[in-house]
Amino acid sequence: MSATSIRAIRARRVWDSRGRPTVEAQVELDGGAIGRAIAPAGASRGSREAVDLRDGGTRFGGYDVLAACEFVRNDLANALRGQDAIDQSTSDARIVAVDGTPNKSRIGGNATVAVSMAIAHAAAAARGVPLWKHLAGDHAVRLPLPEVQIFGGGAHASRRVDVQDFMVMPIGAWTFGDAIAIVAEVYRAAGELMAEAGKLAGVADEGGYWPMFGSNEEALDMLMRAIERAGLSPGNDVAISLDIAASEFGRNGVYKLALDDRELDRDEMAGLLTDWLARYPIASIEDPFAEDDRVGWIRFGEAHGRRVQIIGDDYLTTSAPHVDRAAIEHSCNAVLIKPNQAGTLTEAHAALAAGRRHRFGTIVSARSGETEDVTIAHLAVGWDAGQLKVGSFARSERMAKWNEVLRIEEALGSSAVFAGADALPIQRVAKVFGKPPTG
Ligand code: 2PG
Ligand code: MG
Repeated sequence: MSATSIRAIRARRVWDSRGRPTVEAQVELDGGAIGRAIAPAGASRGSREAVDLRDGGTRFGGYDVLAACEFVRNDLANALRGQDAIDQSTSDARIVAVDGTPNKSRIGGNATVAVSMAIAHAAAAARGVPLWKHLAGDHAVRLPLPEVQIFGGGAHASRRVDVQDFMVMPIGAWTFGDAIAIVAEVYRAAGELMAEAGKLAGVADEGGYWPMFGSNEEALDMLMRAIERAGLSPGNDVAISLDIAASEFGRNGVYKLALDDRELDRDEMAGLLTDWLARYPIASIEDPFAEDDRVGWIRFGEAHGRRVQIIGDDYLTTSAPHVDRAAIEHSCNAVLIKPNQAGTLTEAHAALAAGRRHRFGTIVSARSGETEDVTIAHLAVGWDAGQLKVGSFARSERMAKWNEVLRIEEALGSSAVFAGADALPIQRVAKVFGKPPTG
């Protein structure tokens, strides 16, 4: 028994940004410290990621989480009582053992990730340090390069356009605060342009403008105009980043672009993306091929892996073995880190560490269903991920994360280091686009 031993674990049903139930875990330590965390929820999910336990039936469309909450109160609380919260990996190993399945399907990834994150919060509280500092230990940290959605799409916008996220990365910024200010100007300019074009129709699930476009490319053109309207130089101050989320519309090497009314084979899909890479200052592209299209991934990685960040999300599902395989096959050069895809912080960190070993870009990411929980802001800094993806620049479940990083930046004061464009696993963005970054 010590002050950092787990005394009790509570669970409560709370509600996420889509108005759906989700699990909040509360971990209480013998010394009185308390940690709390809420599970997020994805809409476009990889088939190999940890699955949330949902009650099914008719209540709340089947999304209720009462069973997952019971697993937290009973099975997880019993297994973790007396465990030292400072020792995250042993706690997480117990969580994994209690579930006993490869994808957390017995007690639910929503139960496991909420408890795992709440343990970290409780440990940090007991030590009297912020979570990022608790996670960093003696290691140096950097503030992450933000990757911010301007237009939503795909599964987050009723498939109004095929591509899921049209994002910007403020590569010319020198501090995190500047980076966020740049994004604010681009987001505002995009809203003005949408209004002028009579296309302003609210926002999608992550706060990006609803994509009232006639083609996927029209969204790219609008993004370019928004960057320019904000007085910034595309490719120098601000680069474009796309999450194609191709598993949503691709199967067996065939890609059905509903909006463009085209069916593409994997070579034609590669041709389309290669054309976009040539015509737009795209520094990062996520899930360009479906999770089942290994051939498409490898060919694309070999062709473009030196000049653009290629992120595996559904393809890697925050799994260290998958990251190792991707490094060998040269399919990706970056890994998205979503704690709830893995199910525990220890497993998510292992995927990040694998990425770092292979000199991959590492991007801590939110899900499309989020809450006020800001754990990922602390993970991005404390684990020195270099990049953070949170969704757009509207709605407080998104802004809470950006604002939390601003607080961390302020706390770091003169020792704050901004990862900036160096976080990208490509030589230098300046080389890619011709001119050096301004700033
Ligand atoms: C993604 C995420 C966030 P979801 O695909 O990267 O944009 O979406 O949480 O729905 O999987
Ligand atoms: Mg994705």
